[in-house]
Amino acid sequence: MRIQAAFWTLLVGSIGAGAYPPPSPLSASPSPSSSPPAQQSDCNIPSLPPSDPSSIYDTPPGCWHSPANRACWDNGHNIWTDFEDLKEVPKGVVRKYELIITNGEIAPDGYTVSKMLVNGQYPGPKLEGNWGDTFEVTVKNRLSNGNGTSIHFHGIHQLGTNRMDGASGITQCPIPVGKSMTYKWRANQYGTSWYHSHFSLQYTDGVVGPIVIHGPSSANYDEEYTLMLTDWFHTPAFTLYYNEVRGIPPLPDSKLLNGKWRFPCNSTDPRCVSKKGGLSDIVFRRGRRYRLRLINTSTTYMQTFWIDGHTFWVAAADFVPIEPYKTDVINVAIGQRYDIVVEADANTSEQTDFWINMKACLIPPGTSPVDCTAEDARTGIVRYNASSTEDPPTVSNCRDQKMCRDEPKELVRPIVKRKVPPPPEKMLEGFYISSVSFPNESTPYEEADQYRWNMANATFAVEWTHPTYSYLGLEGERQPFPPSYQSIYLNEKDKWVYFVINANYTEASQGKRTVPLDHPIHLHGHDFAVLAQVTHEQFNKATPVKYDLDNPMRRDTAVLPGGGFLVIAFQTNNPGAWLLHCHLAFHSSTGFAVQFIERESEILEQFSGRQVKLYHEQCERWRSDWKTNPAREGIRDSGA
Ligand SMILES: *[C@@H]1O[C@H](CO)[C@@H](O)[C@H](O)[C@H]1NC(C)=O
Ligand SMILES: *[C@@H]1O[C@H](CO)[C@@H](O)[C@H](O)[C@H]1NC(C)=O
Ligand SMILES: *[C@@H]1O[C@H](CO)[C@@H](O)[C@H](O)[C@H]1NC(C)=O
Ligand SMILES: *[C@@H]1O[C@H](CO)[C@@H](O)[C@H](O)[C@H]1NC(C)=O
Ligand SMILES: *[C@@H]1O[C@H](CO)[C@@H](O)[C@H](O)[C@H]1NC(C)=O
Ligand SMILES: *[C@@H]1O[C@H](CO)[C@@H](O)[C@H](O)[C@H]1NC(C)=O
Ligand SMILES: *[C@@H]1O[C@H](CO)[C@@H](O)[C@H](O)[C@H]1NC(C)=O
Ligand SMILES: *[C@@H]1O[C@H](CO)[C@@H](O)[C@H](O)[C@H]1NC(C)=O
Ligand SMILES: [Cu+2]
Repeated sequence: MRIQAAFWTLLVGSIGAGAYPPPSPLSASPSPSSSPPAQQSDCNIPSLPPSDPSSIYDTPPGCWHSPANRACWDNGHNIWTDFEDLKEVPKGVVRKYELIITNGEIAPDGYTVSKMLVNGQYPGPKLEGNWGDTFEVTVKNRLSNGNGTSIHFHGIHQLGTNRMDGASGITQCPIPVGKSMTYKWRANQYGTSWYHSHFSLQYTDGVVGPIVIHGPSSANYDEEYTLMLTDWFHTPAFTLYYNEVRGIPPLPDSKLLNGKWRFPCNSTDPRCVSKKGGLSDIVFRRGRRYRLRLINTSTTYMQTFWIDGHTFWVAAADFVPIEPYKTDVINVAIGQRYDIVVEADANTSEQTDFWINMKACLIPPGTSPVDCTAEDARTGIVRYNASSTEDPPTVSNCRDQKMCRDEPKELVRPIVKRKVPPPPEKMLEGFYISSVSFPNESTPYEEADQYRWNMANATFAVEWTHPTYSYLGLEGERQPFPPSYQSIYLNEKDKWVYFVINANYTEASQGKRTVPLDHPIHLHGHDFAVLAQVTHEQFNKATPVKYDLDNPMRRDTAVLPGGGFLVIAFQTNNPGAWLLHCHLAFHSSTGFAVQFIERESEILEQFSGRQVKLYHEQCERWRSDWKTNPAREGIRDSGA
């Protein structure tokens, strides 16, 4: 077991098995391999019945985190703590990481491709720490292709640290080649996420890695693994971008589970090196419970995930712990995360190896539900026999008919409860998503030879040489934003704001089309509440919508159903410039985004004099490099 886990770590580089304890109050070591804390006090929580890891109990103060008491953390902090209030969050330690971005050739599925790597690997190293810790991540750009870079920590609230959000053209100029930047932020949340480049399409080309922040859990478990699910392209994303622009959405060639798969390539192709491909496997011991941290880092596809012969509890959606619910199959949209707890209780009388399945679903309404016996779904293996190397036999018990949609929001109930006041009759803003002729809508859609996406009134695009902060006056006078910055002002403090995002609307222009595709909508700086998520109807002020206001699903990424609409709400409790965008990478790079300017007067106050200087120096350097960058010419993307 131990040997297997170590082998796995070597092989995959992004997985952790075993409990990761909170630092004991006496331990100064920030090392992720710090030894377990002394279990300080007896916990008076009744022990859980073995069959039900979902029951959690009221936690007395002084209770410590342990496999039987995952709802606890340390003296005074537990799963009921409101982590959106920094004062409530444990103190934590500082954890330092260095991420070096380079070009490189890899063959994770047995097919050699040119990618951009983090510390020479794909996926990049795991950023790991505890709830309340401060992460200090130094990013060095050592790329040889002239690309800038920036790193976004997906789902991290960045309370009071908007400038660490890593959005190129919004909160910073890109990090120029040869330069570095240090991101520093506090983990007020806990759970599972990922970091990725926010410089054009760079994350699709490899610049991603997992983030694991240990904290309480709403379901008990013994050990854990991190599973990164992704689709995978063999052509550089910067090339595929042109297909998207020409109206031919790029489709992935392959997929990876923790950076591995067996792509069936043609051995006469010199790039085909099948022996470098393989399947990721994880080892289960009967009777134990495993927390699997599922992260969907896809570019194009939503993924349906299941494990043959197993059911599981869903314990967190994105960074939000939820009342656990039981299922045997789950859909994970791009950018979403689910923490699930799997009971290792499969019937092993006939087989000891079981397929981990991952099946892409792209969701034009009417697409048939997932076929659970699909051979191409087999992506990895759960083994009860660590020395087995066999492929499992063909069995599948996932519930057929799983539709390719977000998980039903009724099932996703946050532990820290919030009531949302009903939206005012006049919604603050409605967004009408459309695919539009480029360069302008006066060309009829059918006759256009280029297309972009609109989320609000325009196709989103920022200039890397002139980020949002520069317009806000960080480098001189406050200037009005160009229309393509799609800036929406939210100036009132701690107010609930509401947005309707329409996928389907009455076409108003010959150069616009609704395209019935699902879009994973991601907001920076906040978890939003999902008040409505409607699949087959148009939003219409005259028709009442039933809003979910009593502790609705809260998260940072939710699917906008292709033929319908999404109503979201959040509180203006975090001053900053925050993107709202589609996480389908080709959509955001063709303009599917807006930005909120939240409490403008407080944004630049977050900078110290030295930080202003660093921002300015990085921008000056970027501007001067950019003058001679060949990527200036040709078809440009949104930048974010
Ligand atoms: C980034 O690098 C890719 C090649 O990997 C290139 O095609 C693209 O033009 C570069 N973009 C920028 C903005 O430098
Ligand atoms: C593999 O590639 C070769 C050369 O391009 C081609 O002749 C052959 O038909 C291919 N084989 C398969 C199975 O596609
Ligand atoms: C990941 O997200 C993409 C896009 O939403 C989706 O197609 C894919 O099925 C998701 N993967 C999983 C394992 O849910
Ligand atoms: C396990 O599977 C075998 C063979 O299918 C069956 O005979 C047995 O009853 C099963 N055991 C349980 C506990 O379901
Ligand atoms: C485990 O797998 C190994 C290698 O396939 C095999 O020799 C051994 O018998 C298996 N053990 C059990 C208990 O099935
Ligand atoms: C639309 O774009 C075409 C081609 O660039 C240009 O000739 C025309 O003036 C534009 N129309 C408007 C209304 O901007
Ligand atoms: C879109 O246009 C409407 C009407 O001109 C305006 O009220 C709204 O603020 C604009 N939205 C954005 C994001 O620019
Ligand atoms: C959009 O909504 C209308 C009803 O308002 C409906 O007839 C139409 O089928 C919808 N389109 C899509 C693509 O769902
Ligand atoms: Cu999209």
